[in-house]
Amino acid sequence: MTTRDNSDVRHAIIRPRVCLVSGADEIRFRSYINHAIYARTHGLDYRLECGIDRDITNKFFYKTSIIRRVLPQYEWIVWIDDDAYFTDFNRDNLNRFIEQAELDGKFMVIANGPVEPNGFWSIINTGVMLLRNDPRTWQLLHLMEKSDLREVRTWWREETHGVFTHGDQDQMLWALETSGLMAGAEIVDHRELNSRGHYYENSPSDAFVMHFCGHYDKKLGIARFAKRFRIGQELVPDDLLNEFSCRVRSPMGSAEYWLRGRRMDAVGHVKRALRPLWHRYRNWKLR
Ligand SMILES: [Mn+2]
Repeated sequence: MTTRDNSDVRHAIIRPRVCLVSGADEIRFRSYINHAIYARTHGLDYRLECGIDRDITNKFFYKTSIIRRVLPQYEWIVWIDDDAYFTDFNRDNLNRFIEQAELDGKFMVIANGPVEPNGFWSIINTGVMLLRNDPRTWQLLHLMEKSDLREVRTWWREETHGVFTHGDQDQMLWALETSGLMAGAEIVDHRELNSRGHYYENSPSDAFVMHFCGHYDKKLGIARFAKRFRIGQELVPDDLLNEFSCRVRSPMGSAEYWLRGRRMDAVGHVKRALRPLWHRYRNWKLR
């Protein structure tokens, strides 16, 4: 069931208590069309925020800076990365998770990081998460910000915690696990909140959100996913694009698609070969 029919009315009368939020230090993709349409069909507010701020030392912290700025204005926010797209517009998962979390007294909902084609996995993935305007969320943000990535790296055990990503995700897991806050977090199946391309088999509705993490050329990855399921590059069904008066569509033409494909074959090969060296260097640097 969608709330498509009365969303305009609800916008006019009361400010939604939940806001879907995305952003970074640049606008890379047209995911904002996808996010805005999902929000408008499910009674959520939507904000695309510019994350620049003082003292940001790591690109992952544009996210926490945006969360800090937007969270006070709502009861809940749903963070979604700019490289994550809704693929099933009929699922009302965000409202459903919030309702359940309120019944259970939880302050956050996040998905597990499923096994990637390269074998990487993680207990949580911070690409999509529901955060309540609750003292526990502020405590979590505070712990993450004052944590030292080296200390987190020392604490980290790959066999129990999965891949170390050198960013907010590691700091968040560390903060949740070492503070007792994990008891207030609900970890849901990736298919219900934040999934990956190889878990889609027959249709875009095989999972709720497709997260293009780990793609060498994300724009190409998005265009390939669109082509695979015969939908536009916004990954939004045509009837919804029409309904929301979206005129600019599928910006990547066939020439660019082909060129990016060639480049990916060439560079991807070299990059795959060099990756183990790069990881060793980064770990060495952090010691
Ligand atoms: Mn991402």
